[in-house]
Amino acid sequence: MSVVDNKQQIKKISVVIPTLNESENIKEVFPNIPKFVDEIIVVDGNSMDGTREEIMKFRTDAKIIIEKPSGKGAAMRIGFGKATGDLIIIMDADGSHNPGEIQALLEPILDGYDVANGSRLLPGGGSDDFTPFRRLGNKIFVTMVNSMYGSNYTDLCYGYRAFKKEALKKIQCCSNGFEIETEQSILMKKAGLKVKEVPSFESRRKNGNSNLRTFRDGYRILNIIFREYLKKFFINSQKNQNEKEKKHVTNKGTITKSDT
Ligand SMILES: Nc1nc2c(ncn2[C@@H]2O[C@H](COP(=O)(O)OP(=O)(O)OP(=O)(O)O)[C@@H](O)[C@H]2O)c(=O)[nH]1
Ligand SMILES: [Mg+2]
Repeated sequence: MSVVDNKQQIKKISVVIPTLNESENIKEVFPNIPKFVDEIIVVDGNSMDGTREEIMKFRTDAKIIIEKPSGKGAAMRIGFGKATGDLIIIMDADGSHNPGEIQALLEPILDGYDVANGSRLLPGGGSDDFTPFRRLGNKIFVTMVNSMYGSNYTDLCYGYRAFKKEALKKIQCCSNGFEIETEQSILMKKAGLKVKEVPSFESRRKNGNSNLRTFRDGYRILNIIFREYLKKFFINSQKNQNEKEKKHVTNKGTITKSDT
């Protein structure tokens, strides 16, 4: 089965999945990945619980890269670098993301969008993993990003997304941890990519422990929001300065001309 876009071109689909000690959850995810997915790239943080063996039970064709557990963001970047698909999906391995939603995430891209972001906060989406604290944190970060960067996101700290390969090249992220989604969203806006949000339902992780540390990761997210804003501010003031200098030179040029 192959996927075609609105120009009737066949698109190769890759799914990238970071894993860190998720053996109990693999059976919830891998057997349910749709048949039209051509390539599965797993970036495993050297799991010690049999995660890789468990994956092989369900998908012998999965390409597994073993890395140091340097964070989800680092794993994601490695996976994106290895993926050979035209369209690339990123999803978690803990059963939070329903593989049945992959099709809905791909649809906007097949229609011409560059990126589709899953959103828990659109009608039709939701979460049973939102503690009041996480919900509040996400709301604060979304509001900050929207007002500082002029975006219209409803959700930010959520990592179920689909990208055109060329779009990924325009957003060169460097985050290693859970702040990666925030960095992506900001860079997408800065790069002028066409982004569509798609309702998504996030389940609580099926088994095992979270790798998220609320305060550490919240701090890293804030750091990214301000770091990228400062860059934008300096680039804009540099641009203004250059324009002023150009104007000055042009004016001088005109005077010289009329003098001769
Ligand atoms: N390769 C790799 N994968 C990681 C690392 N940290 C987390 N992951 C994976 O990234 C995905 C998201 O991590 P989670 O621990 O579920 O983080 P979360 O979804 O924010 O937290 P919960 O909602 O509590 O599950 C999961 O598939 C993890 O196995 C890492 O250092 N290396
Ligand atoms: Mg999770």
